[in-house]
Amino acid sequence: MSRLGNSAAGKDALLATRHGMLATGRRTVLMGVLNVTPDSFYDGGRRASPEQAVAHGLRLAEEGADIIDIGGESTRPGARPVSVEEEISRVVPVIRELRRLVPLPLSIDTYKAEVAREALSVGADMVNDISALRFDPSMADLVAAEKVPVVLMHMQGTPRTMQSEPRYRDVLLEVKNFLAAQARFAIQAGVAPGNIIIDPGIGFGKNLEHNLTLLKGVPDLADLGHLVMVGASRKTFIGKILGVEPDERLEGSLAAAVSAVLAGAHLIRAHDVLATRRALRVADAIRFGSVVTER
Ligand code: HH2
Repeated sequence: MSRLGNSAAGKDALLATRHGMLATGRRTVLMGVLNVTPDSFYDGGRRASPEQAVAHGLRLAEEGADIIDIGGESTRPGARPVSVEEEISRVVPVIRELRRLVPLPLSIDTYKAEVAREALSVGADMVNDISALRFDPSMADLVAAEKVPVVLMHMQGTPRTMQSEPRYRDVLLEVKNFLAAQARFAIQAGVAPGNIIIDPGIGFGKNLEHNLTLLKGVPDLADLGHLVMVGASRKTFIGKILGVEPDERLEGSLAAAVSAVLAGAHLIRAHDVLATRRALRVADAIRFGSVVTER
């Protein structure tokens, strides 16, 4: 049972955004990935123009995404770092246009406060920070002042270094302690506990065994009393298990998503919204004992 009782992540927990309330206690919230980048590990280059990106965002909405997560910088190991200006020029036109066309919450995937500020000013509803407020000292104050939900994700090292021999004594305990500490830090900065989403950061400074331990350990992370998000979609650990490239990791991604949900994850971040939504509807029917069709 969570230490915060039902206040943050319990049975009837609501994730409140500027564009709607997401009831996480009745169905899993599905965040669709929209990478406006030339070099993301799976879909890099496919939606690099604003027109392609907006068209894909509309498709994600049609396919059943609850949130669209828009990112302008790849975090795969070895990706080229992107300046604030370049990142803003990639994501802002897409967010502005999607805001006009789609009634769903939009999330900005960035660790840079200036990018987040611009994104929020043109209609983004929440911030997905893979550094859990560590890389930019202004980020905590920004999300507190804007009163928006924030994803705090665990990563060992930096995107450049994270996959060179990641080491833990007890990966689940260390990730849990880190997320608890960053959640406390966010609350001290003025973020409402109900606006905090924690994420173990599958593939971010983790080997195969670490990722599997964390996926199995979702109930432990949920014990912190915050909403839990898991992003396993098309990641390397699936390729290691199945011996296939990102293009052939759909079934493995669905297995990981369903397993995370049955272990207590509230939100799933995925590239393949139609297939994931279908898998989650079945998993949710088993988990919650009822079929929920509406958003
Ligand atoms: N994974 C990626 C990016 N952002 N954010 C959260 N909260 N959790 C994740 O697991 C996560 C994330 C990596 O996936 P993708 O965006 O497709 O790749 P890239 O970083 O190469 O753009």
